[in-house]
Amino acid sequence: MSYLKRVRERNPLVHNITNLVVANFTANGLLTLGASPFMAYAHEEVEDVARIADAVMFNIGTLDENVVQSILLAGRSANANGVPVVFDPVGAGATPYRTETAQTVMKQVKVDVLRGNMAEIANTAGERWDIKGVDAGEGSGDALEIARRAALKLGCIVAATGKEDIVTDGTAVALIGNGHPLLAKVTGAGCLLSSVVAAFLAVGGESKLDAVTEALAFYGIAAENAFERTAGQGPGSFQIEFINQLASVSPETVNERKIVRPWKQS
Ligand code: ATP
Ligand code: TZP
Ligand code: MG
Ligand code: MG
Repeated sequence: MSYLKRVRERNPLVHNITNLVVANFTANGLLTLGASPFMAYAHEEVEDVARIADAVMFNIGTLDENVVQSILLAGRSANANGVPVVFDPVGAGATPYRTETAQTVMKQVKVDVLRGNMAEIANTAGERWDIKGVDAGEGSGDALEIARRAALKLGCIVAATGKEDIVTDGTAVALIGNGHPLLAKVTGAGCLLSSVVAAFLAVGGESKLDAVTEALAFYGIAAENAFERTAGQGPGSFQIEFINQLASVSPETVNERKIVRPWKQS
């Protein structure tokens, strides 16, 4: 079964409480993918929006107390109504406020998927990993073990992204090799990915782990195609073509080109 095909058939409504930097890029990426983005923050309506959504995505990139309260209200409503939740703890570890907020969200909301760079995942789980603002720094630990421990401790699927992505529920692990380094030169590439993961979770299916793995492979393949078609033109052209590719990469292409390794404990 292709989760991508289902997304395009069902056009899921994705409620995003995201940051000021990436809202437009996120909305365009979800639209071209075939989902229906909805950005809504007001305390007066977030519970209603989360209830009618097919999935929600929370992101603390430009957090303040209003945003935090919006996330907690929407999160409780999503949980009460069986709506899947993705959380992107942008910058966790960069300041105590971000780290504490990420940990509060994880305590008060039942999160299905925690998606971030390795530093954000580690710091949300109470471990150390260098972070430079919102970008992952050089960490020295065992990324795979930290991701697995985080999933077990926080009780969710962890998607820790970077050169190679790690998706784990603490027991099963998939490593995804698709992608392109230019994604790191597009602000919001990680944030949009979290919303794309939400769209893949929104369409149901047998396995959330498979849905997340397919979302990451699809996203990486779109980036590979975008680079091929704009080679030599730079990150600006890459960014535009990447949005085009979210509309045109097919389920068949994902099947043929995905680089997914299941990891087994030796
Ligand atoms: P950061 O702020 O550290 O850039 P992020 O939240 O933007 O983190 P990334 O980890 O950059 O998120 O992941 C976004 C996408 O970019 C993922 O699909 C990931 O696989 C891809 N990606 C990031 N770095 C590389 C790389 N060096 N090579 C290939 N793909 C990459
Ligand atoms: N500052 C606060 S949020 C943000 C910046 C630059 C965007 C981060 O986007 P991403 O997807 O994590 O690279
Ligand atoms: Mg980034
Ligand atoms: Mg990020």
